[in-house]
Amino acid sequence: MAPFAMDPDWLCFTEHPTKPSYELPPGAVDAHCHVFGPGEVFPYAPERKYTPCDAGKDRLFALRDFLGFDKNVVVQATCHGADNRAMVDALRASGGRAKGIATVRPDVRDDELAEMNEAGVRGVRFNYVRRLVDPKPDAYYHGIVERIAPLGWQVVIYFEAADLAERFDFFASLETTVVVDHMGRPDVTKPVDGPEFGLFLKLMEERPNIWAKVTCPERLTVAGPPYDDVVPFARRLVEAFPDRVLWGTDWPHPNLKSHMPDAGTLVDFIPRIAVTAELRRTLLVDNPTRLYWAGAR
Ligand code: 0GY
Repeated sequence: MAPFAMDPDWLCFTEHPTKPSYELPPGAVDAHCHVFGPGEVFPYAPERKYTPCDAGKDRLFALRDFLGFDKNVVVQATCHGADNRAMVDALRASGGRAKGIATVRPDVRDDELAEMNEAGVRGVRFNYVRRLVDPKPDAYYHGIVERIAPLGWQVVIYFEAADLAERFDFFASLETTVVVDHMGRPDVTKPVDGPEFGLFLKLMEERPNIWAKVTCPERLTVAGPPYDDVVPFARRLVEAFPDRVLWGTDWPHPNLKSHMPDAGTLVDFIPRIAVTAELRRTLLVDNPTRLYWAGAR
């Protein structure tokens, strides 16, 4: 028997996604995805808030090839805590076609950082979503920034729109490249021109080192597929900051309980938010390649 049982209210990823109608450009990067276990090989962290379905690197690489992506950026998920072995194993197995974002604690050793760097890790993730991690003081995160700055790593931040005001100054103070997961999780029932999303746009305007992932329509939507209600938010960012946006599948879609997206539908979302071939190439190829494969900070 598998050592870990998936939470009963969880949905597992779709085994057989449909082929997207939109054909990705050569060199396209899925810049936000995860690996889960398998738990038998890479046990889930004792402090985790959920137990996922196993979704290992082989499944991820098969999806990459099926959808027509060239590369992946594998983001450490909270179910693995600060044990980055599953993610690093995926990077090592990818033949240079995957980079990673780790979770570390301030007491991470230099040799551990060096080893991750060598494997292709290019940043750390600070997760502020309360259902996923217990809150920590800013000093904790400052401690990590000090450790990773010499490597030129980026900081990926995950928070919900309602929490941005409280953390704005801290995020704006970061001097590394900063990448915001899922465009700061806007409440898409509020207007795209309203004050809440306006605060996120202000952060991007004021801080040229901050990037946004225009990801996760399936997580942000209220209307459901094909995610019409998320289009204006993502499109606004792509058009306002074409050189600082990234796109990813978010496979295997942790914590979705009402609907599991079809990866083909997600890829077909891209031309609706990046409406010219040039914007799509910048979003899918040029930006992630520059950020993760060319050593840019
Ligand atoms: C995501 C979103 C989620 C989960 C995690 O690290 C995680 O566990 O990222 C979520 O539940 O919103 O980025 O895939």
